[in-house]
Amino acid sequence: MSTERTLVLVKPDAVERRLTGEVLRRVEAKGYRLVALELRTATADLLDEHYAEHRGKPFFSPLVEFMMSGPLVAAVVEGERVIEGFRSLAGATDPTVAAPGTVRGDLGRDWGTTVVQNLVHGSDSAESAAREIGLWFPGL
Ligand code: RTP
Ligand code: MG
Repeated sequence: MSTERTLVLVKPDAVERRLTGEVLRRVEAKGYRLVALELRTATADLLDEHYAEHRGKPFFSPLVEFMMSGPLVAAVVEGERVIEGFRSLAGATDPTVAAPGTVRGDLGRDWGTTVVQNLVHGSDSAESAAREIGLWFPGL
């Protein structure tokens, strides 16, 4: 058994496009379990920590602005190998090349914006998941 938890964000573009239910449906249909779920508008401080690995990159400021542009849905999702599994459900970062069948491949669009708007976030490792869950859901 390797039951894990991961942080999933349904980003503001997905909430705006009314795709929250579609994303969560795919998560649940895969057999994963929701452990925490909240609609909220992120602060710059939280996003600065969340995206610390991208500080200094050209897309960092537009990324934080985009993530603050409207409400998002933050969730903790649990299941066997869910960290890798959700990344697989999400698809490649760039929606244009993300495989059909994935969230980004089926539903993501290239809007020609500086920052890639790609509907969802999922933690990329056990270390990232622990760090991000602690940031978004302290005390969980
Ligand atoms: P995420 O962290 O959101 O799950 O996505 P990811 O691992 O697939 O992508 P990552 O490299 O961690 O980048 C974080 C987010 O920044 C935006 N981005 N824009 N304009 C660009 O070149 C660019 N690169 C990344 C995307 O929203 C990406 O998900
Ligand atoms: Mg990432």
